[in-house]
Amino acid sequence: PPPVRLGDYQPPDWLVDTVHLDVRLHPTASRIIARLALRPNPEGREGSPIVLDGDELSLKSLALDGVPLAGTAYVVTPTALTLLAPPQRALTLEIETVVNPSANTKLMGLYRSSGTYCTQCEAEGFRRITFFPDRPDVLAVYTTRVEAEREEAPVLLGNGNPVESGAVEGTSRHYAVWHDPWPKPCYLFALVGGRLDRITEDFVTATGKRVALGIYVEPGKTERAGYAMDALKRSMRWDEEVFGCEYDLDVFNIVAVADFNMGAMENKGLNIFNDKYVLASPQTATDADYANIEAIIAHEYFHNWTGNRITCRDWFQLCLKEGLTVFRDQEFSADARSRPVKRISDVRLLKGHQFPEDAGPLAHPVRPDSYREINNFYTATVYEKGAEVVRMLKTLLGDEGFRAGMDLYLDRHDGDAATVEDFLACFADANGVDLTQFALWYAQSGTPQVTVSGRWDEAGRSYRLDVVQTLPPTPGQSEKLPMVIPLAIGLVGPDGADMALTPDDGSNAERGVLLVTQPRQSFVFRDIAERPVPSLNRGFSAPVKLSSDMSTADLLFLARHDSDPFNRFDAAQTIALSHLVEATAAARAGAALPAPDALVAALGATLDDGALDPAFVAQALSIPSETDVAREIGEDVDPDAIHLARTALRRAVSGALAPALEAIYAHHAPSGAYSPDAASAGRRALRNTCLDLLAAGGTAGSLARAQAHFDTADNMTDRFFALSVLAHTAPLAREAALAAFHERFREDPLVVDKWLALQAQIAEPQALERVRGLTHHAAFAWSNPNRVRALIGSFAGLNPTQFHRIDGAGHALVADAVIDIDGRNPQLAARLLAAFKSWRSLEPMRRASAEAALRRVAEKPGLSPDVTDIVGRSLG
Ligand code: B3K
Ligand code: ZN
Repeated sequence: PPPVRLGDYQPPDWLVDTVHLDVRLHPTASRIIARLALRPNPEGREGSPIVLDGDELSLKSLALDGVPLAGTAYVVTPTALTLLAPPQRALTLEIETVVNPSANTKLMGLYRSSGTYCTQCEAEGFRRITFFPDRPDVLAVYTTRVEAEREEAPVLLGNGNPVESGAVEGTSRHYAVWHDPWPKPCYLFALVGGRLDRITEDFVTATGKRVALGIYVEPGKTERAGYAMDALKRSMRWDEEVFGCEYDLDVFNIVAVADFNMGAMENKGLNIFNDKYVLASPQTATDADYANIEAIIAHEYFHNWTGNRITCRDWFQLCLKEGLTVFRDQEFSADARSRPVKRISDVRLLKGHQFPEDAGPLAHPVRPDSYREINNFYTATVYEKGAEVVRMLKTLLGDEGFRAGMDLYLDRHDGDAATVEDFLACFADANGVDLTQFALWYAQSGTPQVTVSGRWDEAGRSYRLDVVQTLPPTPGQSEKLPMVIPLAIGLVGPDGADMALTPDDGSNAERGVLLVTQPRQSFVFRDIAERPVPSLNRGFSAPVKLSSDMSTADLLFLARHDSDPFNRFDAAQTIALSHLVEATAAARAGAALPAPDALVAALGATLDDGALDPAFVAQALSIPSETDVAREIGEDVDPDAIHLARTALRRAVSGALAPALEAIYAHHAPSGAYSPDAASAGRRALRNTCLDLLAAGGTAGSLARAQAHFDTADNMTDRFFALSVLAHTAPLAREAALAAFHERFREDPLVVDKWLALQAQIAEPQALERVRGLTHHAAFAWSNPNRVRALIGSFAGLNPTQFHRIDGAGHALVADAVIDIDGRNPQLAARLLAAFKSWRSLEPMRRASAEAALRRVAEKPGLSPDVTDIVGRSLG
């Protein structure tokens, strides 16, 4: 089929006002009777047929206004049901379909997860339940009756509020009716039926309405749902306080299931979650797991306004809900934890995932203009870069201007299926500004490259910054226009304090933010009596690749003194990265590796600064990943050389800083019971980072410390961190530790996933055989996305030397897995295949092997549209 294009958008010809669903759950033959109240759309084409999407549905009966339709009145194909000449007036269609939830391995539509019936409809899963105009701009009010064997599914849930429930007379079945008063697109539909335990709490909204909150989990797991409940209540309060958004139903339910294609889903009033992002206990979850749970609970909850009350006109507008909602969850976590540390970890994620996407064959705009398979556009670009674009709006307009724009958006578009233009117009209108050029952030793909050089004019007591922006060509976009780049800056004086910024007339700079809008532009500041060090793109105000002519000495100065914590972190990272690029070149040439004196000095200063937040220090001590270095090198990448350079750097840093690292390790020894709060997590992160860096030295003492850390840990964060250190740096202790860990947690799939993922990441040639062996382990299941992502996803995404083995065996393993998985779960297969996104930047041998693997996938007959799309663009 041809791609879907943004420019081809047409309003729907028919609208649906109400949907009544009667769903009779059965393991292999669930029956869905849908009653749709349809009417012609005055904005649609006159006299059009009714075309309803369908996918793998078995149609049992069809009636119009209560009268069965003659076989000549409609046509059914594998993808649609068309009523050829319907009366052009309001009418009711009754459609009866049967589906097999047990055979639904795609995990889209109605399926079963460990026996629980659940649904996933975004993006186009509702058409796998009944025939329907499956597009986000058809909004209807839903009433759902769910019926099942009481024994099999004592819990029956739907969207909205509960209306009634009871026994089905004379049978072993029961039912529940749910009604959702808020019109919604069908992708937000959900139902659940199963044997589940729950925890409940009440939440009273800002205007005093009581909401019954419920979290449903597999029997026996309620104790692990408490943190998610706490995060939910905090999210609800925060959204009232920060965005004025109040919850709008009597109940809010979350259900955790074990088989899920992504993180979670924001179905109206009935969020369904991957249980990985709900279940947590000190013994089974790490600090990072707790932080993820908090963020994803918040994210899905925040969709209630940004996504549900205001939805998307079409799937091209996906960033309208996702980018905005990621921005909102990032802000929530920043308020709940440390703002600078949250910003640092968000930017690391952006650079680690989105920058490579934007630099490779899968690059696409935040708002794509065409797609073949929409599920392939739930990407780091739409989500993470989409959030950066919203953040830039806030930087440009200021806190109040941003809030005014948001208020207008929430007010003006409540109940709408909106577009990016609608969104931007609210900010433009509320602030009296023109955002035409800014809108290019949604349309142009690729990461802008910004080059800055600074010059202090001693005689004129002024400082001048010359800024050049370029945007590299990306697939389908060879010519680019200049972007609006809000570059937050400071000029740091010799005493380490920020100097007052007095922009010269004509310099486009306000509140410390340079407004870069031209290909080249200069900014001049007056009354600069001493030579400053410029601190550029503070807080990572713009998602750009910045390069400057700054000396190592200046970077060291910033690493010690910058008042902007992000740039303090970033200065040391820049030093580390340039060292690693140089060392990688040396390693490839077989030359001696350079000494990392500057980095050791920067990290040493950070360690010595007792005033810093431990969580920040932990981030600042982290050595850029191998993927970071590969991205920085950009072409002709040799992962083995990078690994060698990075391992040597870690050893050198370890040796040089051992006393300080040991002292901090000892200082942060745990006291008291485990608590997942941010401050405690920060101390653990710092202590564990010290443990890891010390172990990188490879001394007997440092490995014994790691072993003791593992043996005495009383929580998963410490236990798993020590296990990782042992697995990566202590081959002799590795197997016993892995075995002990597995023995202890063998009944706990989410913990076993950590064990799988860790083994997949070991940077040794045996990793491949180990991964292959683990696919036959009793704990592994190809049908469960969490297992597959843990083992195969970690191998492809987090083990660059072994995935990119020069003999091609790593590429082949992932390609084989993709081909195999595609037959069951195309979304999962496509996601895995996207691990090849940077293949063109590899050195020629590995590039040839990656290309061969991709071609082998491409030539496989019967590929899904999902994999066909990814492989086509990857090779394109
Ligand atoms: N909106 C869902 C993602 C759906 C993915 C469909 N392939 C979760 C989220 O972003 O909140
Ligand atoms: Zn989302």
